[in-house]
Amino acid sequence: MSEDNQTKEYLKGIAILIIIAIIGFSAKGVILGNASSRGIQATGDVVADEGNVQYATLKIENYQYVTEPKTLKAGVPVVMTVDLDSVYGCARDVVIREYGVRKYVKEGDNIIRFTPTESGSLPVACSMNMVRGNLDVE
Ligand SMILES: [Cu+2]
Repeated sequence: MSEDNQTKEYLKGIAILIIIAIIGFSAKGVILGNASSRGIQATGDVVADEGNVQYATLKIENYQYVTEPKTLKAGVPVVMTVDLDSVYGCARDVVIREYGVRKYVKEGDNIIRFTPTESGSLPVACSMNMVRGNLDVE
């Protein structure tokens, strides 16, 4: 009888361990599941963006705004990172009037997005119209 009880206690102990293991696993599964679905979503966004945008850097050379690459494609959204090493002072208040852009760029917030729709020369200026440049759009 007492041996029986011992076996029962032993089995109960194992059952509890198994339940704890199952709970642990499913909790882990939920956490990992969320993490990986977030990862997939994020990757999806990036992939969706990549087919559809052009990347450029806006900088100042010889007191003028220029982009790298030099020519932007018309009709493709541009993700334009502003080079804060060459763009400083009031030149960080970037205005592209044709596309309603005015953005004060700073560390951690130096990306300007717009879609140039027309080819030709696209004026960029600081908000005081002191620093200027003409971007090439084709
Ligand atoms: Cu200025």
